[in-house]
Amino acid sequence: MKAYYFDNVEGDQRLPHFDSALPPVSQSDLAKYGVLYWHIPIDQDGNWEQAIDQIAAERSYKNRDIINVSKTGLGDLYESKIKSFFEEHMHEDEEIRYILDGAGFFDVRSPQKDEWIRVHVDQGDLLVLPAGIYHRFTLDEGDYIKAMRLFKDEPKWTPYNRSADTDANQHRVTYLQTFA
Ligand code: KMT
Ligand code: NI
Repeated sequence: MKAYYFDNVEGDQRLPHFDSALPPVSQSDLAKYGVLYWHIPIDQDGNWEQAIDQIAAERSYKNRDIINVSKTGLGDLYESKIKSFFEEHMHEDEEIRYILDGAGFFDVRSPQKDEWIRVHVDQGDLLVLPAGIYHRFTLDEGDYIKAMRLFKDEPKWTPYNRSADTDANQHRVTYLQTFA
């Protein structure tokens, strides 16, 4: 995992958009914004599965599935999914992703200054985005990620694209009250 301010330069979303002149973003900065991170290396013995099971039990993540975001994984849906993942949105539940293979970028909005923070994730990274945070996702130049999606009860995948309505959404309001 590597986190840094997005450079806001126009161009290919898959490029790093890193600017060394911007201040660094640490794991504890992310935690202040409600973004949690663990690294659980994928090993041959399957210890990673036990570690995931333990976090899932502690945090009441009862269900999970696996998504392959790539041209072969998404087929006809590829273009539309890539586009919708990168629309700024929020959810009414946590977004929990454990990266099994490949890599990508989650961009999250800082709560106070509303700036994009880019989080690069790859194999073994577990990232939890809190309910109500504005965010988006893109593949990197490797064009492939395989991730386990964990969720509490039934999946609340519904993305609510940012608007005046989402600004007033109770989960958004609670997020800002907790982390801004
Ligand atoms: C999402 O909700 O943005 C995704 O599931 C993206 C793919 S998972 C790395
Ligand atoms: Ni999302």
